[in-house]
Amino acid sequence: MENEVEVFFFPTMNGHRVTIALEEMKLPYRLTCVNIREGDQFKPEFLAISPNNRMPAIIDHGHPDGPLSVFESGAILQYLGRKSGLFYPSREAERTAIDQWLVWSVAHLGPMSGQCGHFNVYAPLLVEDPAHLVYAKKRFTDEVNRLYGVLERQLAGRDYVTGEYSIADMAIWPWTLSGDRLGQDMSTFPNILAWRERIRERPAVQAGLAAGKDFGATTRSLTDAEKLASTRMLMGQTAQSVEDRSRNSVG
Ligand SMILES: N[C@@H](CCC(=O)N[C@@H](CS)C(=O)NCC(=O)O)C(=O)O
Repeated sequence: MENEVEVFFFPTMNGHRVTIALEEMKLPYRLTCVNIREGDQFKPEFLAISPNNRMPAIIDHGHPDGPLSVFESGAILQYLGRKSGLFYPSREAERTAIDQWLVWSVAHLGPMSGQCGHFNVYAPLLVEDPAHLVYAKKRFTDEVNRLYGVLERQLAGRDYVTGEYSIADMAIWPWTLSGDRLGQDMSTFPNILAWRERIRERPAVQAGLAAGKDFGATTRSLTDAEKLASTRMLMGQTAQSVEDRSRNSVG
């Protein structure tokens, strides 16, 4: 359909923010796989819409002025909220409250959880001496713990992060699913647990979470050596390596 939102997608927490929002807003969309395990994020046609070589990104083929692209999940959620008029009220006080928690999630919760996962899950595969990781593991595990404490306090007496369910909840929620894996004792965060379940029960959230779940299938069938090479490719990026990969993926 020519008025669809095309989502450049791989099934990750940041990707699910967008599919959940699209499902909640009932906007027509289609997924285009960006297999970040196989280097699709370096292709020139993807960099043209997402210069930071990260997914998710979208092209709204239904925009009245012609196709419009957006990268960064937070900017995408704001755009979809404005487009649909849903979950992102236009009253200044409400919108500002949502914006600050949205930015909190993209500036703190997502990146710190990502670093926590990096040092606990991936770095041990890549460094010769795991003893070098002790400080980094503690630093980011503690920081995720602090952030969960912030969210826990915010949810006291509220069903959703800013009162009504909004794009802020959609941005934060996927990242809280990995709490246990990131070394957090989730029983110490009862407000987060109750909120997490409240949101998980929403059919649109379940549909958003199921979107594109087969995209990782080719990666799951890689050998251990191939998986390690893919992890090295993901974790060892520099300006030059991105440039080289982009050039090599042409044609
Ligand atoms: N701040 C970005 C983060 C996006 C991001 O980190 N995406 C990851 C997957 S979750 C990615 O595309 N990684 C590809 C790579 O590292 O090359 C957002 O919120 O959209």
